[in-house]
Amino acid sequence: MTVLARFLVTGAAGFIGRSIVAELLRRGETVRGIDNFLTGKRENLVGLEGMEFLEGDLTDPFVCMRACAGVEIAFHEAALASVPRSVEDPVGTNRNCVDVTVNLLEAARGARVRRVVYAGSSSAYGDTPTLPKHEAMPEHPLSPYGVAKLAGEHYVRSFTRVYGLETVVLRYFNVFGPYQDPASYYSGVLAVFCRKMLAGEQPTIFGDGEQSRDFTYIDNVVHANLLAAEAPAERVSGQVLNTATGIRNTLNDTFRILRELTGYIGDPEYTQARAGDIRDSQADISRAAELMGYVPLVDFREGLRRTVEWYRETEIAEGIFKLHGQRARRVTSVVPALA
Ligand code: UD2
Repeated sequence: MTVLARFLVTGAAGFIGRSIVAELLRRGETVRGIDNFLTGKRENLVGLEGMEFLEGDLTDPFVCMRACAGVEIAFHEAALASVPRSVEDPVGTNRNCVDVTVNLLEAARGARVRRVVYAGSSSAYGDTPTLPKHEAMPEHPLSPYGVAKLAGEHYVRSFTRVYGLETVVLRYFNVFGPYQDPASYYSGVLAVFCRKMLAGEQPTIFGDGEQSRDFTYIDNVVHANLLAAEAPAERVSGQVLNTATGIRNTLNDTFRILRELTGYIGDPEYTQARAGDIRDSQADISRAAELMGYVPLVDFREGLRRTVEWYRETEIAEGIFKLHGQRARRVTSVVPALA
């Protein structure tokens, strides 16, 4: 007998998607995941065998329909992340962030999915100088990636207002933790720094290192997603909620903490700032606290400690760390359609 999945997670082979799936399975839920392996990794699915997994590309509306069939709640994590990648390839970013979101929403509507929780990004705020960033502030995205993630938000909220689909937008602030790919130029800075510093390689800081981020450990993001799925519609549906810690750290300070944790000796190399980069980012998390009782579970230092330990152990255990690197170089955009 086939058990219908109650939950759908898009981008299930990505760092955030696989972490949400793992928690759902731990809670005994039925889960379907989908990924096209454009940036997701097969090895990230290890341990998620209890999930029904579909390999497919959400740019195809039929794939979206297949993914949504019978689902009650969808977590839409699939995207082509990275500010510099979007600066190089705005069309690809648009296709894999905006087109897939519209397709997924339309399929969710058709399949009578009750709620969609959308992975938004702090890049929507852009270079507005005000700190902390509050959801009531006008957005001012700078990079094509920020524009694409914000466009997705607007579509999501439109589907609530026009079609009555329950939706929640979680605006993630610089998420980090185990399973984040450390091997690509487009990887999040903390994954890159952990990998390099544990290997004794010199990390590079783009700019003067005084840029700051509200680095958010993955467990907090998983927690926020489950709250967003469970909270009453009258409190959260149609809302945008920052998902962060509310505290920011500069890259220079972060490097110093990582030096202690990894045992790396030496200084970073400083080079030119990246185009499309934002200077400072810090969230006001009071709205998520008020509407769904969100409080961060793991602070920055503890998150960094756990992350460094994970990369250290993963490197030792069966060379998975190395495998990540090999896979990253073999990324392909040719995705087989679903049978
Ligand atoms: C943006 C979003 C974040 C998420 C992410 C997805 C903001 C504030 N944040 O992250 O929420 O959506 O995009 O990709 O818009 N850097 C170095 N050396 C390196 C790598 C990066 O110095 O080897 C710098 C980089 O120039 C930037 C900072 O580290 O100033 C953070 O970069 P990132 O790529 O980790 O994340 P960011 O802030 O673009």
